[in-house]
Amino acid sequence: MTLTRRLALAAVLAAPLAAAPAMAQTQITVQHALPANSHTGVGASTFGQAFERLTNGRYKVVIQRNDNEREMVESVQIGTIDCTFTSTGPVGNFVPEVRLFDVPFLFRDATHARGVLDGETGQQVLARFPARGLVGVIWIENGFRNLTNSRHEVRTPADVRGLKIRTMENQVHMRAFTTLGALPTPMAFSELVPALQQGTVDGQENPISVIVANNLNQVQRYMTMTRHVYSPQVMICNPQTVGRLNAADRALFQQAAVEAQTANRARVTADDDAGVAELRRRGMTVVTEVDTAAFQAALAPAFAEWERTLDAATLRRIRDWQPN
Ligand code: EAX
Repeated sequence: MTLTRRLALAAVLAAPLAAAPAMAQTQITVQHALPANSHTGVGASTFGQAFERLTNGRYKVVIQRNDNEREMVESVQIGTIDCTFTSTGPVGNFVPEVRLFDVPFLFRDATHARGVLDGETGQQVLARFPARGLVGVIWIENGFRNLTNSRHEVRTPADVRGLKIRTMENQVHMRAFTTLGALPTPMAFSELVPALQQGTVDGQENPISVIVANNLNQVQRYMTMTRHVYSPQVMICNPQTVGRLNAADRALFQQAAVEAQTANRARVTADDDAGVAELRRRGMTVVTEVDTAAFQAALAPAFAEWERTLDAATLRRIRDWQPN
């Protein structure tokens, strides 16, 4: 074969390769529980867009909804999905140290909560995830939870007595409501609206962001700004998914997660600011005067128990946290 012929043949053989896409896309599946137009939906889509952009499209992020948070964490653990954005509701059942952050009235405000979660204590708890077959990527949030119900206005702990309240599948939250004299009924978020519609429970508690995004005003008449507990969310991924990323892509992954966190928190702040007026506009009776000190006092036996069963030194460190 002459050199010319050999070159021509080489060109023909190379042609199909040149026409093929430069590189196959790797797909990352992310599930979360709320509508696309919510603080969590915005967080997830921001992550997806950022990671696709930062990797020049080498990765494709597929966002799906699944309103059973325990199921999502299990799916991440087995690897049928790559990541979830979930509240800490069920997460303490997988990584017990997370329960520290589920204690009522622990965080004074969003600055306190975000500061602790982004700081040493939050990072130490994320470092506990790998021992449970999970990677805790970053803390995002749901916001401060408020109590809603269909029976009457709640202002004091006495008003909560006897109410059947749906809680998350979270033993710290359940203990709090038992201590207040309510009847906590744990269930997945997917079961919440039917349970409220059928009257299986009288009430529930969630941040304004969740109440607004899911139109819970359609099934609940009263909301009280109890802000009884801060509700973190966390981005959790499968260890193999993260392990497959090379160091450079791992850094981009984290950068995308930080963008998601920023978008998510900004949306929670905006929802909180506009939420009371919005829910009143939708017909809810919103009680803003709450005897917070009375709620805290009523929880004293539960606080004493958590001092024993959770890490008391870390709880103190969280309470003592101050902004720089
Ligand atoms: O994470 O289950 C709950 O009440 C959660 O706050 C909700 O699904 C969003």
